[in-house]
Amino acid sequence: MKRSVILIVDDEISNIEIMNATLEDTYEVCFAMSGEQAIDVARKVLPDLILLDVMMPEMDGYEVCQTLKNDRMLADVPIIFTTGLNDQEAEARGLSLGAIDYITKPIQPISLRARVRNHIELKLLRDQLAELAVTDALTGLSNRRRLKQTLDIETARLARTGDWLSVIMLDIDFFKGFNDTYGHPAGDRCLVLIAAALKRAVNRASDLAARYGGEEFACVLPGADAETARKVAEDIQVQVQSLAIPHRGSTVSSYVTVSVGITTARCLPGLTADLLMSHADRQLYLSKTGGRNRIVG
Ligand code: GH3
Ligand code: MG
Ligand code: MG
Ligand code: MG
Repeated sequence: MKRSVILIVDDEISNIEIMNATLEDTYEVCFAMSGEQAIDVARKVLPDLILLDVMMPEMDGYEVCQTLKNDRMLADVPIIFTTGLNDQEAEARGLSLGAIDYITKPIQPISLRARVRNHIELKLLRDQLAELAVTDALTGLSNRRRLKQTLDIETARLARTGDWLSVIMLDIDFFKGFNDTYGHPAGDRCLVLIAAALKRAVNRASDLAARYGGEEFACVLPGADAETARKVAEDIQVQVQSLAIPHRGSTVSSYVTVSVGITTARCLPGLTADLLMSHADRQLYLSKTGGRNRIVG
């Protein structure tokens, strides 16, 4: 299993040595000896936990903590203050800035190890929970929540970049009939296979494939113009065809097929995620009424 990464920040090398000796057998440890360096290293390595000295020349630990908490990528990284300041107000200030714990020096190795272990465990659970909240349980694709988040981010980005953005929506043809013929568990297995086919076709790092609803899926393709999106949609259909899942209840094929709608946009005044989705949905509807098992867009 991947080892968790801990960033130790302290302007005194002897403190770093004690903490490192306590933690290095269990964790990946990295260091910084000033506030500025701490922020640089944190942005580079995205640690799972930060042990942060309060008293440092120039930028002190409180300032570092505030900077990290204002950084979207780092705001959720737990921070434990380590300090020689043994006073309640200093402790309360650290905790009110968002630190998760406060340890006074001299460092007690056994207690340091126990606290770090507990906080790392909580951090990993929080990460898992955050991932679950945006994942579809049946197929492992992104769920509707992550789809919405991604679309909001990408439509906002269009205004800055002037780039293309495409959205593909697809819906399994006669899926009710599939369930009726083969049973609901077989329907579930079919959804899992279609999701896997979708992942094969939508595979650029910036692309997103999501389960939108029951047997409907949506893909977000940042930077994709109409031609690129069309190629991806064709690849989706090829991947679905190559699954060759028998479907007696379909009138368009003896295998499971999908209908596909595509929309492509550049920065337009008033463009929103909802508008894009409703246009893609409209294209999908035209694909259904046009005979199914086809691409419109
Ligand atoms: P069309 O070609 O017009 O899309 O017809 P359809 O039968 O696919 O469309 P309809 O919307 O009438 O039916 C969708 C079906 O999808 C109904 C529902 O039982 C099934 N479904 C939705 N979610 C799930 C699921 O999680 N598992 C299974 N097995 N079936 C599901
Ligand atoms: Mg210090
Ligand atoms: Mg449907
Ligand atoms: Mg359907």
